[in-house]
Amino acid sequence: MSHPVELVQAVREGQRLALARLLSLIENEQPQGEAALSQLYPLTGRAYIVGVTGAPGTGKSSLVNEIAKALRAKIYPGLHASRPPGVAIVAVDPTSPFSGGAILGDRIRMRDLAGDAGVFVRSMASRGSLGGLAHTTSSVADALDAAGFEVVLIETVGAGQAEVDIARHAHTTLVIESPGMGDDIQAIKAGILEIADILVVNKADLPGAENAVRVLRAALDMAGNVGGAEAGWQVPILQAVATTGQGVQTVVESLLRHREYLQASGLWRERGQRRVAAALEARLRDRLAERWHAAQPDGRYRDILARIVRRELSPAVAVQEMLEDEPAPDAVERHPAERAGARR
Ligand SMILES: Nc1nc2c(ncn2[C@@H]2O[C@H](COP(=O)(O)OP(=O)(O)OP(=O)(O)O)[C@@H](O)[C@H]2O)c(=O)[nH]1
Ligand SMILES: [Mg+2]
Repeated sequence: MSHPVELVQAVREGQRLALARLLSLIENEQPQGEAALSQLYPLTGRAYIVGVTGAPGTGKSSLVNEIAKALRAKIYPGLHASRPPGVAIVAVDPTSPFSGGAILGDRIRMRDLAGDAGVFVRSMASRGSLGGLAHTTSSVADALDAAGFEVVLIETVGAGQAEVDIARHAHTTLVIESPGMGDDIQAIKAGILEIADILVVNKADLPGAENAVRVLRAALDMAGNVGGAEAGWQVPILQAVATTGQGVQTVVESLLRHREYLQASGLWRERGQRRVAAALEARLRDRLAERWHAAQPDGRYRDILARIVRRELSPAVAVQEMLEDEPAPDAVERHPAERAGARR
């Protein structure tokens, strides 16, 4: 089944094993994976992609499971195993000490979601660069989209900018907080409020939930309700208890309401475009850097880096120097307006 044509066919038919295999190929950046995904690409652009982010241990995985189950029941009531699947979960690097790592997390999920053929779960561990992770995640989402999933939930730990970026590739971004975390307005420092379309204070069974909501509300008001950015959408601040399912219906209703809002306002198209543009840009940048490295004599990069470290060279001048004996990247790297004047 490693031949792209067979793999593509099997994925289109909804075969889970084929899908899992395709996702592994994509994750490992294998050429067969890219070839298969390229063939599947015309089928993408239909799924509702939801980014779910928040600090470690806030209950993202627990809540995502509940959301998936509730969404599934809502959009495909009475779904049979033979019908196309409905909701996919992609968990990026679920390896914090809170969840016990990817394998344990997966096991818990499988037990939890067992018997529901309408929910597909995939964990991705981050090896290598986060930039690389961002674009393999985006390809994994594309594959699930092509395989016919109506909703793709992407869980990332909102610890750094790169993870925030992954969530940003979504139509809707759900930010999860928990009591005690909103108190010190950490969330605002991390810039996480700026990307939230919907805020959820999970673990609302613990003391301090009301206060977290209040702090978040004040922070949003202060920032002029910038979350979700666009006029016409008030970022809701919801409370939930993932362990009992309390409040999950409201979260799901908010998600579906946000999807409707995006579609009615034209933002659906805009965000879809932003997602494609970001993926294209990231890939182009990676390939150009790769090509540059491959063309260099051994040690040149290291030498340049050492000179920068010794402050003999600034990064700006270094890059200029690096691209000088490389006509191809030079032509692409520059702005078109500059290029016209600089053509050799
Ligand atoms: N009391 C309470 N505990 C919860 C709730 N939701 C999740 N938990 C617990 O919080 C812990 C972390 O939950 P996870 O769902 O793994 O959190 P996470 O944000 O996915 O964690 P990472 O992926 O490791 O960042 C687990 O022990 C959960 O059982 C809740 O609503 N209330
Ligand atoms: Mg998790």
